[in-house]
Amino acid sequence: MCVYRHTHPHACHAHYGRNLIEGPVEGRQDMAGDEELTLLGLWASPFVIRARIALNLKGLSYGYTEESLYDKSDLLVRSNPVHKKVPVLIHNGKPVCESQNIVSYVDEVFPGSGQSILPSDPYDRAVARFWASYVDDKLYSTWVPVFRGSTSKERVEAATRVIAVLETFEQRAFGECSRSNGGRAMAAFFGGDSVGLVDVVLGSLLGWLQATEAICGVKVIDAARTPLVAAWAERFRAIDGVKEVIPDVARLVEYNKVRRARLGLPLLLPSVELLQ
Ligand SMILES: N[C@@H](CCC(=O)N[C@@H](CS)C(=O)NCC(=O)O)C(=O)O
Repeated sequence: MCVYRHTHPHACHAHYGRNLIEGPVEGRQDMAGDEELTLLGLWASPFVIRARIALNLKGLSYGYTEESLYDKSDLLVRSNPVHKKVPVLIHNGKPVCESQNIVSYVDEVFPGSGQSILPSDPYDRAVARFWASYVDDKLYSTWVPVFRGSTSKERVEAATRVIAVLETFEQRAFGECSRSNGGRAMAAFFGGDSVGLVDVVLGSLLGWLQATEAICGVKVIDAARTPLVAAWAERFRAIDGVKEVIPDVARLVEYNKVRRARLGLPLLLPSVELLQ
């Protein structure tokens, strides 16, 4: 287990507020101050990635401890005794579990730091939370067999279903989120002009969604099928505080191979011909 202090490269002298698109502004805003924040994580986990994106967007510095799924630390097991999963954010000794909960927590506890992630209007918040839940309930769960399917057919079929879920984002989520953000049909992000909850939650899966083609031969983020989602993905990936934590495709593909071997699953080669 490696332990190191993670501070976002700009965190000491910049924050990611309304100037997210123009770039960071000088002058450290209210950061965690005397607050002690430590994240227990795993670099490849989309759930950990979303917690890190939220902390980075809030301009908060935090300690980061890389966990191993095979040798969980006592701290992790004590901090998340129910699920024993990462991420866990430990704030002044108190654990906060579940990634979406962590995103909301840092936004609520550090309102003056960085940018707001959740909308202030209760209805807009409800809409954002609906789509954020949909990411985990529908998109992530549909994608899981791409990672651990035991046949190529299973993987390809899962990837194909993922495209259908992304089409729902294309057709409904952009419209609904932008309606709640003043009705502009083509806001840059689900959160409007700056990123919000749905961007953080969906965006944390981008690395794996992009690795899907190398894993099983199916391109799931495809400008021909979902042009709005594809363009959004490019914009989101480029943001400071995001680009540093979304892993490279090659590294994710390698991680998948190692995990499959550990799970006793066959190493399957990409097989697009199964779709034809
Ligand atoms: N619903 C949880 C999911 C977290 C999760 O599944 N974490 C995985 C890593 S991707 C984990 O820690 N797995 C450990 C295990 O299953 O033993 C969240 O949103 O935080």
